[in-house]
Formats: sequence, structure tokens, C-alpha cells
Amino acid sequence: MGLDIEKIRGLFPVLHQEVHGKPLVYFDNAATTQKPQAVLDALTNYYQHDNSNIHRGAHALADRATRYFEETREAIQHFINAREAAEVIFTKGTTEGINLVASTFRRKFVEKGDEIIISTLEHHSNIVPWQMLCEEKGAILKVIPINEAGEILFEEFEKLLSPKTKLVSIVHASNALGTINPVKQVIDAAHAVGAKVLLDGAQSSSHLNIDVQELDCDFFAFSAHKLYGPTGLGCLYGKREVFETMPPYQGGGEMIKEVTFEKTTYNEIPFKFEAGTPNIGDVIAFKAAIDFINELGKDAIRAHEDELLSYANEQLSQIKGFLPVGTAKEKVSVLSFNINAMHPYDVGMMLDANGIAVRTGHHCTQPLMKRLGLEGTVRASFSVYNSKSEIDKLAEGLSRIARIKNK
Ligand code: C6P
Repeated sequence: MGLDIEKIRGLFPVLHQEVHGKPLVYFDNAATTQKPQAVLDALTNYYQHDNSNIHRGAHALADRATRYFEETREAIQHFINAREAAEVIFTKGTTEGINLVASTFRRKFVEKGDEIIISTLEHHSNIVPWQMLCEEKGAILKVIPINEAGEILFEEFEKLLSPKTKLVSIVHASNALGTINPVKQVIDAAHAVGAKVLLDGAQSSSHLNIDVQELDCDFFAFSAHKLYGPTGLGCLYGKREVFETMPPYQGGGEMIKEVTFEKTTYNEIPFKFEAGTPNIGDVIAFKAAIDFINELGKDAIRAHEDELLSYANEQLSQIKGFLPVGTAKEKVSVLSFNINAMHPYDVGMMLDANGIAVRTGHHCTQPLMKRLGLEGTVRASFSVYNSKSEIDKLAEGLSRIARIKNK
């Protein structure tokens, strides 16, 4: 039995509105997903009944807030199959997770002449922190090339590996093209030369089953807002033995064991990496998003999204001037394209006039767009609450746009 999409849509208040006089069709899910009522309720409930600082107060509200906060950590542990909850750190998002690792590696593990490997598919947040590190330490940034379909060239990656490779940081699923990278192979090859591996899971976490133990990655960073959860919140998974060797990211409350003016000793993980009062309300609300996903099941979500992706490919391929961008064999439900030589922004504006929300531009992957010889693309990204009838509306809208251009 497939999912009951109408019922699922009923859980998302924001979907039931008109935009420019047309029913909203929300296809910008790779940028951020919408939030189910349960997440909104959890957030309100926290501020109405439980609001308190955590881990320090000796009163009922503080106890409750601490318990709910740590329950989310445990839910995340199971969601990604980490060995223990302490291997999950709360961050502001994928970007901060990557910056945390880059910052600690810069201070402790990377020397002049060492190498960091990323791929051509990376989001800016998995490029710039490593460039900053390399600039400061005199290290070298190497980039795995891709083919025209948007797949990494694995043999070329193997050639880049050497005993100088300190870290491989690679996107699990591309936000711009949808490509799913062969990360297990990447991790095994990187470990063979002694390098650590960080996976940017911003896109994969919402579509694929994640098992960090099976993958054997050293780090996995993702954002709550792409998983039906609140914005400004994310998680960084790290293996205990790796986290324990790393210096703290920021100094402040919570991350210490004892402070004197002469010397400070640091707290255990995860608290060592969680300085200051965290985003308590959003962490607590995030559990409702994880529960929502678990109730539907990742396999059922993926099956529905895959069906939408192939249906969209079929329908849009019939439009004269439709140029798909990113045709990897393994993809999440991201469809990037252009229409003739039209500027993606113009296509996006015309779709918006029809109530259809897509993202246009370089998708924070300028080097990838340059490699593909494009200024940008139109990107439709599908989620569990989307339907084939919405894709029909996209196809109709694009046909009209293409006809104007073809005249
Ligand atoms: N991509 C998109 O529209 P933050 O902003 O920290 O939550 O996530 C950053 C990030 C990192 N890696 C990948 C693969 C991503 O897709 C993103 C966010 C959004 O594609 C916003 S640019």
C-alpha cells in the first residue's frame, strides 16, 4: 500500500493557500521542507508549558526541558543509527557542522602540504570552509571531477588519494542535480590511506536511510529544516573516538568541566561541542519531525518521491526546449533543467505567477555550474506531500512558457 498523500497534505497547514490567485504548488523542498502541524504544536507547547534552560536548573521545568531535549538526541541517534546519543551534536545546521570540523581540524590536525579532497558537486558550505583552512595552513584543496551526467569519476578520486590526504569531505546527495554519490566506496578508499571522511547529508538525510555505522563515515552533517523540522538547527554526527581527539569548537558555558583563570578542563562529548544555551525549543520540536518521518517510513517516502521524479521526467521531456541538467543513474527527487536559452530566473518568475514555487540560479554551487557551462538552472524538488497532479501543473506551466519562447 502506498502512502495516503491527501491525508499527509492535511498535516501541513502552509500547503493550503493560494499564491497569486492559484493554489500553491510547493516544489522548493531541497531548499527547505514545510513543517507538519505536530512540529508547530511541539514548539508552541514547549514555550507554553516547559520553557526553561537545560542541564543546570534544579526545578521541574528545567528537568522536563532537559529530558525532552535529550529525547531528541536519542531519536536522532536511532534515526542515523549512531552507536550512542553522545555522538550527536546539535548545531545551527549543515553549514555549522562542516565549519565545526574544519575549524577543529585546522587547529589540530592539518599541517602545511596536507591535502583535503572535495568534489565538483559541492555546495558552497562544503567548499569555502576548506578553502579558508587551506589558505591559513598552506594545505592543498583537491577536487574530484565529474562526468556530463553529474557523477563523480571514482578512478580520478582514487588518483587524488595519498598519505597526505587528511580529510575527504563530500556531499552524499547533490542539492543542485540530485546525484547520489557512491559514498561507501569513497569512505573505504579514503580510510585505506588513513583519511577521515565527512559526509554532507543536507539532502540525503530526508530521502535515504542513513546508517552511519554501516557507512563507517567519521562525520555526518545535516539540517533539521530539510527534514520537516525547524530552521537554524542541525546535527553533526561524529565517531566518539574521533570527537574525543578534537579540540572544542567554541568556548563558553556547558562545554567545560572546570574553569580556573590558569586552566580550563573540558566536558565530555557531546557537551564539549555545545557551548552556550542551545536552541532548546527547536530541538524539542525536531523530535516531532523525526516521529513524522518514522511513522511514514523512509522506504515509503523514497518510493513516493522516486515515482514523482520519474513521472516529472516523463512529463517534462515532452516539452519542446526542455533541457534536463544532471542525469545520474542514482538520484534523489531533484529535477534541474533549463527551457531553451531562457534565463532560469525568468522561468521561475513565470512559474511563480502560476502559484508554483521552484528555486532558480546556481543553488550555491557556482563551481559546479561553471563546470557544466551554465549560469544556473530551474530546480523542482519533490517531497512526500507532493502529487502527480501538481507535476501536471508544472508541465502545463512550462509548456506555456516554452511556447512563448518558441514563437
Ligand atoms: N541547500 C538549497 O536550496 P544549511 O543552510 O546549513 O541548512 O545547509 C547548507 C547546505 C549544505 N549542503 C547541501 C548539499 C545543501 O543542499 C545545503 C542547503 C539549500 O539547495 C539552500 S542553499
